[in-house]
Amino acid sequence: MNSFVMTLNRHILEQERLYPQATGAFTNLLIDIALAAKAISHEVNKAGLLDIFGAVGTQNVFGESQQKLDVMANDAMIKALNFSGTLCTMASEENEDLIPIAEEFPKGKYICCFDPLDGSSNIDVNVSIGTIFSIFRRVTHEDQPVSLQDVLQPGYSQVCAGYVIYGSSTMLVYTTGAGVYGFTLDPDYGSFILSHPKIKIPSKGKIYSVNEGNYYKWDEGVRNYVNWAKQYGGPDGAPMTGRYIGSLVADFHRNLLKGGVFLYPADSKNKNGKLRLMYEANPLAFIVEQAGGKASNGTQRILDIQPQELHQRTPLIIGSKEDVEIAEQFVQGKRTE
Ligand code: P6P
Repeated sequence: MNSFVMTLNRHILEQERLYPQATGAFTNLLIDIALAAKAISHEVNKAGLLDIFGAVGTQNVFGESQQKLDVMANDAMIKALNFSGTLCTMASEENEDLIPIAEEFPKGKYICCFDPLDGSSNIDVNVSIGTIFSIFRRVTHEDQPVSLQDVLQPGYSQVCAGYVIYGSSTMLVYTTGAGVYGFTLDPDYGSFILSHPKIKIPSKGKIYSVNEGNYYKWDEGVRNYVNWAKQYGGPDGAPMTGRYIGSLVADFHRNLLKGGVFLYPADSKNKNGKLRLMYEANPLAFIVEQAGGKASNGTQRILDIQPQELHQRTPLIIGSKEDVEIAEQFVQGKRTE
């Protein structure tokens, strides 16, 4: 391998040097998350060859049937995070309650909230899916038992957020608050190599991404925005292009690199939207703001929302700053065309 290649491990160590108070615990945590990502990528990429398709006959906290890969990915993340010895607790979209750190492992001051395999219903049709993670520092004293108070922190308290996209290649994208960096997995070496340094999202894009099958369940403001976007929303008043993969990480990643806006609004069926604040909206909002973009629930900055419940949902409008701000004006009724 070229000696000047920047691997994820080297990059994390370099980032650690930027923070004199860094203890290295954080470095170990990120390296172990990357290890879990490699294991998940390995399984996802051979899913078509093994009896790993389909449901396991159980349901997650949302009553959604769990795919075998969901369970595998969840186990991989829990094992890696336990092993890191850096967490005082963890929370998974697949588990109703907080997941205690296994007795045999040391504990630390961090908390990780994760969606182990977002979009997994797409796996059997070979559509890109992803893992999303969000890291906080505990707020209670280490002599105290860990509580929900340590986990239900607003998104602006995150110390790190990232996602892994299992697509034509496996990429890990993360921020610690000093910019957004993308790493592509080199399967020959099993290393994540820096391929997208300092990612910045265009201030305005020409892509809008929303499930228009929900059109007649939306509020009028959302309908007005989508009608406007497909007529005048693009650069120079041209129509925007519609792109919707139905896998949040894939839709978000495309807009992060190319510009545009993703919306999953509230509707008459999902009064608070479908996506989860702690496992999806918060980490992607931290990343998009670090890349110069914006994320809101239509009226409030995602990162300012004070969580009330572990699995609470939120409407989400996320992407290029100008596109999100225009969508907010329509959603708030300040604009109708
Ligand atoms: P719909 C996948 O199930 C997911 O959680 C996200 O990855 C995706 O953006 C969304 O749901 C798609 O939901 O209702 O459009 O199928």
